[in-house]
Order: sequence, then structure tokens, then C-alpha cells
Amino acid sequence: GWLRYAPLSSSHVKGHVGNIPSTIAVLGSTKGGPLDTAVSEIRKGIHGIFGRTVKIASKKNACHASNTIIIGTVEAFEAACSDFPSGNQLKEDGFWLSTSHNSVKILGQNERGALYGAFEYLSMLGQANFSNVAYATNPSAPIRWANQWDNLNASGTHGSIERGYGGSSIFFDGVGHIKDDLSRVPLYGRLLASVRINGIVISNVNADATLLNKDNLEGLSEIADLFRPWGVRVGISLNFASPQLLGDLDTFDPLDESVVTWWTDKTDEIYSQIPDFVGYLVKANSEGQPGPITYNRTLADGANLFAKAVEPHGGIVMFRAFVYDKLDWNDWHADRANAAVEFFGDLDGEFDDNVVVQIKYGPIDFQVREPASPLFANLRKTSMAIELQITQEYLGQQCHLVYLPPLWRTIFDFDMRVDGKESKAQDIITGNVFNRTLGGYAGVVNVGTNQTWLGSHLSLSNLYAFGRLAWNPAEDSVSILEDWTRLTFGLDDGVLETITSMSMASWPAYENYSGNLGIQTLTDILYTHYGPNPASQDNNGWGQWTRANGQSIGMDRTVSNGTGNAGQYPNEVAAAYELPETTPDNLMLWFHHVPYTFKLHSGKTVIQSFYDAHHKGAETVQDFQFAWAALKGKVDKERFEHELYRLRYQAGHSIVWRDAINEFYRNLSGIPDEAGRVRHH
Ligand code: GCW
Repeated sequence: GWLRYAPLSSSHVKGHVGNIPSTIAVLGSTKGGPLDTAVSEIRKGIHGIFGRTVKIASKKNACHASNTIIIGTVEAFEAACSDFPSGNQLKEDGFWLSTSHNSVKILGQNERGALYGAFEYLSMLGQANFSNVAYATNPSAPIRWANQWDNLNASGTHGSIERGYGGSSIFFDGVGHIKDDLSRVPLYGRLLASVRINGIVISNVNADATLLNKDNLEGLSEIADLFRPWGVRVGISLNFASPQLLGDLDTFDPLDESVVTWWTDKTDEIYSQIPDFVGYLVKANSEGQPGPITYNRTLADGANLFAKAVEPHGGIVMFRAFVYDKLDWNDWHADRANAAVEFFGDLDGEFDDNVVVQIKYGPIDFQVREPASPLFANLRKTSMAIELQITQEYLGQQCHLVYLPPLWRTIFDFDMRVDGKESKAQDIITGNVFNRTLGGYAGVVNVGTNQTWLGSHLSLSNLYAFGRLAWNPAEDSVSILEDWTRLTFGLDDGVLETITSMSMASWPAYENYSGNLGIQTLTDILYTHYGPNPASQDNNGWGQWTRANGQSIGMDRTVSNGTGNAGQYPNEVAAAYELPETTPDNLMLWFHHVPYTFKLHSGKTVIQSFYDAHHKGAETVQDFQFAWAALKGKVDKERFEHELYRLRYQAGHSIVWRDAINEFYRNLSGIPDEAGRVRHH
């Protein structure tokens, strides 16, 4: 990954090596916690980058030692040394970093913060950044979690990780147990900690009740022990019907006394083994999963059941808003995009304080372009987290390079105009708009046993960027990428330039060759979620409809004539999405059903825009393989060849996409490409 600590060339370090402190003084506990990890990481990093050994200074002289890195918690610093006024600026997990004249101070609000500060310092050194800095930094929100969709049993889609494209699970053996060999776990913890992720849910939201059996809870506790030194707390997904599936109850009604007792006991059992267990993630009444609605109870009743069980232990319940029913395709007014607000809108204020509603970024399902979920603007008295997908489920499954932060930015930056005031989605998620103290980010990740972690080296920039954005959602996509590139591939300008420009071009290109104008990805949605299959969207109950016929295309989500979805947004946004005139081209077919000959703001017709975009997208990625090939000798052979293979594949597959989509709509509409590029059979 990006934690290579590769040696820097002498030209980069010239005149600076002497300024790297030769000792490290540790303030605070050193009992195998994150602070200990921070110290060994710094020693490892400086040794790797500069070939120098950093000695541990005695505690006695710590406060006044020169040529020293002082690391610890603010509390320990104040106890041992002196008041630290800047300590007041720190929130949970925050840190202070100062580097000047041979002296470095890394002070965390807690041990985890100190570890984050250590990684930040190493990130500077790894990029040959020797500048003097002095600043405090804090997370935008307390919840910064990875969600793995790992299965205990190798069922479901793609082996033992649902939507896994980087090998099988590092946690489960595929036949119902936790693995004996957990050696990848601390390495994953290290990656997560380095980008300040503080929690991980290790099991699939399509949950298996047997994770709660005695053996597996013991294994879970081993996993928690391996993540703990990295400041990563462990949680699990729950199967709502566990009291019946695993226990011997004949009900899982959340209001039934025996069910409440079952969950309370089970939760106490977990906490007796894992005192810092972070909490539960729940997918209920969605895609065949059991839930409270089975017993005519509300989703809030369901969430609060678990919230009460974890509350005495300080745990959190992440309750997913991805709840929808299959719909009648013949009903013009039916709309899956309405489901989240329909299911959750009326429950605002009904959730316990330690419940966080976890909302996918858009109203459907991780598509290449979606408007922000309207639910963000509809819950004022409920804590919320955004669910992003690092896993490239609909986005090329890690076989295509698609750098995702520019997509995420469209959501973060979107101003929902709640009560007619600025209310960007990113400020809602952090809790700032509605004054919530909990909130944050869940990133679906499919790290597996593959040596590259995700199946492709370049996909890792998305995991790195997720952490960076969860800390500060206002960060710029390019600067995150540049840091990642230098840490991953070194400081060569050509490498930096190539990877940056390719990555930044990749999501727009993927949108262009898969599905533009807000029509969704047009991938196969019935089986693989991979490759083009525009016909699969319609004529079924899944509600990812395009409503394409011979004359027209798009979902009519207007209030006046359609599904009413535009009306779920606050007034100003609703008014804009209600009319084609004020809807941006990139969401035109998301909100409007129009003829293929409809003229967009760009001046092009819908159909011509399809043709042009698909050619342009495929053309863009043809260049990637050549740009990468030009880096021969600048990237080690193994990674060079691995990526070259991937990018060549992507070039070919983009042409498959281009022709499949363009031919499909040319056949359907009977309108030829003005540029005459479409093949005629
Ligand atoms: O996007 C769909 C995926 C399912 C997934 C579901 C969800 C875990 O295709 O594989 O199930 O969303 O997010 O719950």
C-alpha cells in the first residue's frame, strides 16, 4: 500500500537528514496500545526512509531533550512537562504536530490521536517534506468506519466477500469460522489507522447469525485484539432474526421481553470479551433480510432494541437506510428512490441517541452518478452517516481504474438548502447543520487476501482518500491523490503527473462510456453488476429503471407528473429538479422522461449526447495504457506489469461498453449517430 517507507534518494534528503531527531521520548502508557504502535512505526519509518535508527530516550529527560521526537497524549505531556495551551483545541482523536529545529512534538488528544500524528509526520518525511509546521487538527466527525461485507460461509456473490474483487476474506474461513491465520489483520489495521479510520465492521450486512456463537465470538475477540494497537475498534453486522436462528426463541419481535433479554445477554457476553467493541451494523427488512416490520414494529423499534443493549457499554448502532421493497414496474408513480424518505422520514426523533442512520450517498445504489440522498435533508433529530463504496461494485469492480473522490465530492458539496440556508451534505453528515454530536462516514471496502489488498494497486487510492475525506470532507481530490501517489510510487514527477491525470480523468470517462445524463451505470443489474446490459434495468421489480422505449427515456421523478421524488428535497432544490430547464444535464434522465430528440443545455440531443459521450469516454481510457507504459523503469516491474495488464483490459472493455450502449439505443430509437460512427450490421 502507501506505507512502504521506501528510501528517498540522496538528492531529496540532502541537507535534511541531520535534522531528523535521533531519539524519541514517549509520554504516557506503553502497554501495547496505539502509543506503542506509534513509536515503533516512527522508528520503522525513519529507518526505512533514511536508514537511521531512532533510540528511545529515557523518560526523565523527555521534556527538555533536544534532537528528540516527543510523542504522547496531551494529558501525559501536561503531567510530565508543562501546560499545553494548544491541547484545548483538540477533539477526540485529534492531534498536535510541530516540527522545527531538530525537535518534533506529536501530542494526541488520546493515544489514537498520537498514532495519527505519527503517521502524519511519516507521511511528510516519506514525501521529502521537511518544512516546519505547528498545527492542531481534528476529525470532522467521530464515526469513520470501514464496512467489510465478509461472509462466514462462501455463499452469495463472489466467494467469501460479497462484491469482493480482491480475494477472499482475511477474517473468515468460508466454512463458518474465524480463520486460524489472522496475520493480515494487523496489516489491515495499520492501513486503516494511517488514514485515521477508527472502526471496522468485519461481517456482511447480509448477516449470518452464527457469528454470535461461542467459538466465533472468541475468534472475534482475537480479531479485536489485533486491531486494538491500531486504534481500530471492531463491530459486527447483525441478523435481526438471531434469537430464532441461533437462540431457541420462536420469535424475534423487538418488543418481546424474551427477545430483549436475549439481545441484552448476547451483548453483555460480547462486551465481557471485547470491552471496546464499537457496536452493531444492521440491515433490516431489506433485500430479504428479517426486521421489525415482520412484527408490525417500526424500524426505530428495531434500532432501539440494539441501542439499549449496547448503551451501557458505550456502543453505537448503525442502522442502514437502504430499505426498499420490490416495486410494480407498470406503475408510473412507483419509485425506489423514494423508499428511504418513505421508510425513515416519519421516524425522525424516534431513534435513541446512540443510533446513527447510515445512508447510501444517493437514493438508489452506488451508481456512477446520483443526486445526494434526499434523506440527508429529512432527518433533523437523528444522527446520520454517509455510506460510500470503495468497493467498485457498479464501477468496474477494480478491473477499471475509477478514482472515486470526484464522485464523492458531488455529494459532499451539494447544497441541500434546508430552510433556504446553505446546508451542504458534508455539513449535515458531520452533524453541524442539525447540531448532532454523532455522525460520520462508513466506507464499504472489500479488502481480501490478494497481495494488492483490493485486486489492483491503483484502486488503493480510493481507500486512502476515503480516510482523508472522513477526517476532512473539504479536502481536494487532487492533493489527496498526489500524497497517495508519492507515498505509493515515489517522488518522480513523471509518475506523479501520469497517475494524477489518469486518475482524475477516470470517473468522468467511466460515466461517459457506461451511462451519462444520470441514466445510471447501465451495467447488468440482474446477475453480475459488471459489463453493459442496458436492457436489464427495466421490466422488473428492482426499481433501477430507465423507462427507455422507442421514443423517449428517463425516470419522471417530478411532482407534477411523475414519482414525486423531486419533492422530497427542500423547496429550492425541489423546484430546480422539477423542471428540465433547471436540472443539470448530468441528472436530466434521473429526473425527467424526455424524447431522444430532447435538446439538453449543452445544445445536443439526448441521443447524440449518448453517442458522443460513449466515444469520448472510451477514447479517454485508450490513452491510459500508453501513459502507463511510458513509466517503464520508473515503477518496479511487478506493479508496472500488473497495472499495464489492467489498463489494457480497461481500454478494450470500454470499447465493448461504448458499442453495446450506443448500438442498443440506436436500435431502440432508430436515430443514427450524426457523426456516422455507429457500426451498421
Ligand atoms: O448494492 C446492493 C448489492 C448487494 C448489497 C446491497 C446492500 C450487501 O448489490 O450485494 O448487499 O446493495 O447494500 O445491502
